[in-house]
Parts: sequence; structure tokens; C-alpha cells
Amino acid sequence: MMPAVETRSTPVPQGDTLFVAGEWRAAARAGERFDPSRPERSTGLFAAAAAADVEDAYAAAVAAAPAWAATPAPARAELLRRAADCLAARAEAAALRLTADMGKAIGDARAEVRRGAAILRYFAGELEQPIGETYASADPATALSTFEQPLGVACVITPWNFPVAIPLWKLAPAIGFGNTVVWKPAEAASGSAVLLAEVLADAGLPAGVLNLITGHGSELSAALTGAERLAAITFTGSGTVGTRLRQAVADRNVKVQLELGGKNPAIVLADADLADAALQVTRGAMLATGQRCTATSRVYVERPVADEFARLLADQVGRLVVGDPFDEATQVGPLASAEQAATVAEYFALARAEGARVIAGDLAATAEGCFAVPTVIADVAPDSRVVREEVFGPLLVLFVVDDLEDALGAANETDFGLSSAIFTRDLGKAMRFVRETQTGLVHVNRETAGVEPHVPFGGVKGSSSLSREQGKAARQFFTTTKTVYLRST
Ligand code: UN1
Repeated sequence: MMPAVETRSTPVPQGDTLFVAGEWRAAARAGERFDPSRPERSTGLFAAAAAADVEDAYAAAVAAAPAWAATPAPARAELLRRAADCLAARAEAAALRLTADMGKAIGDARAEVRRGAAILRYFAGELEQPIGETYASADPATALSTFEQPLGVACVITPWNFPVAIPLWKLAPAIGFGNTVVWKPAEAASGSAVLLAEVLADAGLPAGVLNLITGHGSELSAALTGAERLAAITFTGSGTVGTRLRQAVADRNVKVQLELGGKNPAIVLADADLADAALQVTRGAMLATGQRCTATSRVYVERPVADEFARLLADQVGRLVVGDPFDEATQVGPLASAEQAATVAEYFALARAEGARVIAGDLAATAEGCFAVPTVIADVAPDSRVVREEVFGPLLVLFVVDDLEDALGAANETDFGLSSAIFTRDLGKAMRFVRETQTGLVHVNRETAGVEPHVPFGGVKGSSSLSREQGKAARQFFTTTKTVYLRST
């Protein structure tokens, strides 16, 4: 049932450059990237930086920091708006590069690029908001106020699953609030990263404010975290790497913000609009090929409607168009890399070995390229690794529950706490869920995925450091507050 991928001609992203101190430079070594829908096809090289490149990037960021911090916020806002215009002007090239990088369906890639421009514009507007507060002092001769200042040099480490949106929702506030940056994107997103750095450079970013280091994270992490002047680190990716980063800076005063994944539940109560719930759960679980930390991976359905919901869900999942990500009709592209496909295949094999019942899809399909079949399973033990660990692929596990109490208990029985959803028309039950679900993001009658840039994003438990990103939370993270007692004599 796997799609055949036609020969096509797409732009070959080069990505074989680092951007340090306002100059593009080559690295001594290069890594190779592959088209995940046909992994035998190279899509170009990425520069594999060495530790010395990282040191140069930090030196440039340190040198650029004072002048950039002193640049008035409205001028920084103007620059973000110009970057949004540059990105919009290159939207199609950016979408094609994103899809070539990691196989996202081209329609979703275009939407992500539009979202990237919207994120830049949102943070430009944030820069025109108040930067402090005024208080009454106990001393009548004293004016008491606060104002925000940049932190200094920030390290931004981004994943491959949203090669445009996640970097921009970290870079726009980091730079916008007056910090300078060393940015290390995931290897598979290097082509998109080069394009984004070009966009920011074309918008007029002064040399050294943004420094792009591509390469192998494992080789560079000591240099990335070891820089003496590092003030903040923001990371989205795996829990293992996040913990390592946190430990690496634990004995220094470095602000840390981590987004580490999810195992997001959806609860479907008997009074829900079942057809709509099936559509939302399908979208949440399967779009982006399940490679979102906000993806739905567990669904808990009240017993009286369990069979009907499973039928509706199977119908929706069966309708998904899986195929060549460059094809306009495709909804679900391949997994992002051969490595990711191998990891997901292991979970499918495990579910099969444990005797899971297949409701939709196929646990045994052998895929060409990095494709996996969107699959829904049931009859899986709650302590199975398939239920406890983040699969990051199109695999959804269905459970039947007695009532909301039962569902909440099971949904919260996880190490993660990013996003959750409930489907019901009962306001009281929805409100109880909103209070008791142990996640940072909560959806009522909506899929668990999808985020808006102007509100805080993040989770609890193993999903996040407790700081948030996006919205006003980004301002809190990327600035420090100065409290001023001003007395006239
Ligand atoms: C979304 O749900 O559209 O890495 C974004 C991730 C999340 C972003 C999800 N940090 O998947």
C-alpha cells in the first residue's frame, strides 16, 4: 500500500555554509542530507562545523552584543518586519527547501512558512509594547520603576520537525529583545536554516547578531554549552539531549528553556460529536506524520461509543493521502530520515509482537523510503513502551474507559505533560478536565496539536523546563528586569 514516488526535479539545497560574524564560510568537513521520500537521493551537503567555528561564533556574538542591545527596540522591530517581508517574498523556495529537508507535505510546508512570517510580525509588535512598570514608592522623593534589558548571548538549538516555525519562534524574540545568538539547527533542517539566515541577513541584521552553526550536535555540544559568556539556552528536542544540556550548564547562571516532547492524550466522551472528534483526533495523530511533540498518541473513549468511534476513526485514517510530499494532494509524507523511520519501525514491530489489534492501517507494512502507514491500534497494555514512550510517528493507541474519572486517571499516568484534548458537549466535564489534566496546553473539542504564536507554549512533567516560550513568555525568557529606585535630592 506504499506510495510510489515519481522522479521529479526539485531545487537542491546546498546548505554547505556557516554564517559567522556576518560572513558565509565553509567548514572543513561536510555532512550529506537525503530526500526522505527517496533516501538514496542526496539533497546536498551541510557544513559540519568544528568546535573552533563555534568559538568564532560566540566571539562574534559577544562582540556584537553591546551595539545590538543599544539599538532602539523600534529599530529591531522594523528589522523583524523586513525579515517577514523577505521570507514572504521567498515563501515558495522556503517551502520547497523545507520539504526537501525533512519530507513535510508541501501544503503543510507552505503553511509553516506563512506561520514563520506571522511569528516575525508578532514579535515585531511585541517590541512596541511596554518594557517595564511604574510603582509608587514608600519614599515620596523616589520614583520606582522597572525596565527590561537583554540577557546577552543566547544559544538556540532547534529540531528538524518544524525547520522554519520553531527556529523563528526562538530567534525572533531572542534577537528582537536585543540579544545576540549562536544557532545550531538539527542536521536534517540545515538547508532551511541557511535560507532563514539569508532572510535575516538580507533584512539588514548587523554582523554577529545571528551566527549559524550547522553540523553534528554530538560533536558540538561541549563547545555550544561551554562558552564563558553564554547567558541563555533554548532547546526543542529529545528529553535525553535536553537533560544533558541542562546538566552541562547547571553550575553556571545560564537561563534554560527546554521543550522535550509529549505523549498526548485525547478523551472522547459519549456525548461528543463523534464524527468531528474522529476527524480532529486523526489530524492530531497523523498529520506531519505524527512528528510533532503535540501529536495525539493515546485516545481514551467512553465504552458506550467505543465501537462507533473506532469505526469513524478508521474511516478518517483510511482516507489520509500518504505519498510524495511534493505532491499537492499529499497529507502525510514520509518520516524525516532513515534513522527516524527505523525508530518508528521498531515501535510498530513491538506493538505487533505484543499482539495489538489493528483498527486502521498496518503494523506490518514494509515501506519504500521512509514511509510509515498511519496506524491505530487497541488491546495494548498501559505499561507497554508503545504507550509510555514518545514514538514520533503515525501510531495512535486506543483505550476504552468507563467514564471521565477513569479517562483522566489513565491520561495523566505518563511521564509527559505537554498537550491534551477532550471531546464533549458537557461544559462541567470539560471544565473538570481543564482543571485536572496534567498538561501545559489543553484543548476542548480540538486536536492536541497546533499552536498560536501570541500565547505561551510549553508543558509540565517531563515535557518542558517550567519556563514557557512564545507570546509574552518569550519576553520573560529573553530579558532580565532592572528595578530602579530614582531619588531626587
Ligand atoms: C504544533 O503543534 O503545530 O516540536 C507545533 C514540536 C512542538 C511544536 C508543535 N514544539 O513538535
